[in-house]
Amino acid sequence: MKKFLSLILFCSFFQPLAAQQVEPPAPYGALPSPQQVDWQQLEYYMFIHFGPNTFTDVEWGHGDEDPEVFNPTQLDARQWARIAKEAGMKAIIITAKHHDGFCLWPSEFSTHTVRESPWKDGQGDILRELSDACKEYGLKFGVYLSPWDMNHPAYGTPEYNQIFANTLEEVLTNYGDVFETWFDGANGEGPNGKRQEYDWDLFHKTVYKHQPNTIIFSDIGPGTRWVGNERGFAGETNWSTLNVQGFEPGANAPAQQVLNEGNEDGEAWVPAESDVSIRPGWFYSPSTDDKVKSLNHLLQIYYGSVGRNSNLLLNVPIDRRGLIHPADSARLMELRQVLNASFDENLALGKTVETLQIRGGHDQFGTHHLTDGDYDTYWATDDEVREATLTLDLGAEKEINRVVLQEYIPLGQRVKSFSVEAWDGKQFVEIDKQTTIGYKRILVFPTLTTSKIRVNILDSKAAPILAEMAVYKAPEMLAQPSISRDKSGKVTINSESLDAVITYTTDGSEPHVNSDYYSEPFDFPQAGTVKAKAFIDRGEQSSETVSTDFDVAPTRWNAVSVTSSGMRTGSSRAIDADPHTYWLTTDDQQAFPHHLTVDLGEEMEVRGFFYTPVQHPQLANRGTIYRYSFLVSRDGKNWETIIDKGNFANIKNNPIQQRVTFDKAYPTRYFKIVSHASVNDGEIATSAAEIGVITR
Ligand code: FUL
Repeated sequence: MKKFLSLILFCSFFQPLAAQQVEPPAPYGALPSPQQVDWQQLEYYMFIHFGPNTFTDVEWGHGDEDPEVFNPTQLDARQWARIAKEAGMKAIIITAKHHDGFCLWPSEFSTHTVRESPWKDGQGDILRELSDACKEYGLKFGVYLSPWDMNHPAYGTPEYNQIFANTLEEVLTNYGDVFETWFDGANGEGPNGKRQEYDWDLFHKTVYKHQPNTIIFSDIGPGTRWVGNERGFAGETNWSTLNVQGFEPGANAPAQQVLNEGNEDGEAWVPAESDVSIRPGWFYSPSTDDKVKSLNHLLQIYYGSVGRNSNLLLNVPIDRRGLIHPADSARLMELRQVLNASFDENLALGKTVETLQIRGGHDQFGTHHLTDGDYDTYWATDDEVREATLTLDLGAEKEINRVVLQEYIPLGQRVKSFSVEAWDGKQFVEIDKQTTIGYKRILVFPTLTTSKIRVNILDSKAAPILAEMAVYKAPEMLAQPSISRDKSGKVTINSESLDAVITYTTDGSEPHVNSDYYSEPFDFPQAGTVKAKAFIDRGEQSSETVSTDFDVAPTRWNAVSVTSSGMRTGSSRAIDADPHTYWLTTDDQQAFPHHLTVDLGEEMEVRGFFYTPVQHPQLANRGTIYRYSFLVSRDGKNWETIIDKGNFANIKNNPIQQRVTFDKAYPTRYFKIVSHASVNDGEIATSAAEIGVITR
């Protein structure tokens, strides 16, 4: 009886609210399919590049490689899946067929497959092993298939499209669910020198017939789009909508910047996927065992992709044994550890958020949904609202350095701009201001202590709808700063760490935590020393001091005369303060001596000069000066020879910057460097990455 009574009471108490039922917001613009919503929540997964290229040390095979080269000795797809799982990845996409046409399964539509290789005496099937391993480890399985095929004899003929469709059918019917089908847009020449007109309609129909839930990747989707670069960074503004009409994957794709940022109000929902390799190349090479991206670099990529409304497809190449190399797996585990430590404790979970804007004033759309840790519930406003303020009370002072915001994408992407502020005890202070949010936006900022965070939606395409608002304190990462200066004399200090606070000095003193704080490039065209240091944990930990000596910046310098084969424009690269660009004489007809004359733009006291040879190994020291003369002038007419036919010692074997100081200072407006011989016997050429004067 008691139970019955309380049930009546309970019902009558809630009756008024039920009567006031408020309609959920109507969707806005292009919308994701339910499959795209699920896909977006995978966030981070593994790409695997593996094939003959692994054994031949090239990035693009030609399709004529002998299948004999493909012979992994310890192949273990379970190791790949285990590592992906432990790395916190949700899926694996493998290059089932790359541009060389080699199939990692025994396709009946090709004669260039694992069946023709010595691996497992031609009895193996890598897609079988990997799809089984993915099932065992609870990972989704996806395939990369290149329509471009440099091996298939039919490539470049109308028949090939059906052959490729049959190949797709084979892959998409034999290995269970395929969560993503990855089409490379590249379209080059096949074995008979012809290109193929791809029948994308046929390919898509075939894919959806057998895998209706798969997400198709290409430059323009339809499931997910290329992010426009292979560096792993989405645009700071990143719409999941894209204009696709009139475009095609490959050469006719939208501009790379459009792919990077999407189109506001784009016709179709085609969210970005950032693909990037953990090493310099996509395929394994022993030469990159020591070039696995650093932990800080991978964190930058994570925040630049997942943190900017994009999924992250991180490539981990399989080595020649058929395993993930320990250098890669160790780095993946380090990354996992830092991400766990960063995002394990949401300091906003269950905390209250105040706002004046709640749809119909109804609990169903209340702010408690922002901090309930459930993506499927959301806060929403009345239809006409475009701006709103959400004030999160952390309940006590907390150290924080990450804010995560998520829009409820099943109803479309809406927010155009927003800012975040923190309470400093007296007032709210802005910590960041950005444009889009989308499925997930992570803001990274230096650690601060606060009890309240305010999110201001400043503009929105329709009434804003947010699913989650979270706050974290990630461990701070330390990295050494690097200092560079451009031709105009602007100094930039970079750090791979997103957390480090950098201070610097220009008077030669040691930087400490209270020295000038570096926030943007600054002018320093004069001679002097810039020192920088990175600090984390409120100055408790610091990097080593990095110090760079600069002489006068070549701000006003001009190449006024150059040896006839030397090209004036090319020679300006020798005085552009960028050692990566260089000047190289263009023909070998002009006999030595070669010269370059530079106008310094003003008279200065010159005490020496430096010469930086070209650093590109593939140029093999071409034109590197061995025997030189150096002259100065005040008027460009009367010259004084300071060094006549000197040699740069050991420059051939060790082509580092050469510094030559004089016995006294010379008033100089113009200098001339003359080359009488290159380091390579018999070669008639002159080159320079940088040439400049020493005044200090
Ligand atoms: C590119 C290909 O050409 C590369 O080899 C690599 O597979 C990359 C993921 O896509 O378009």
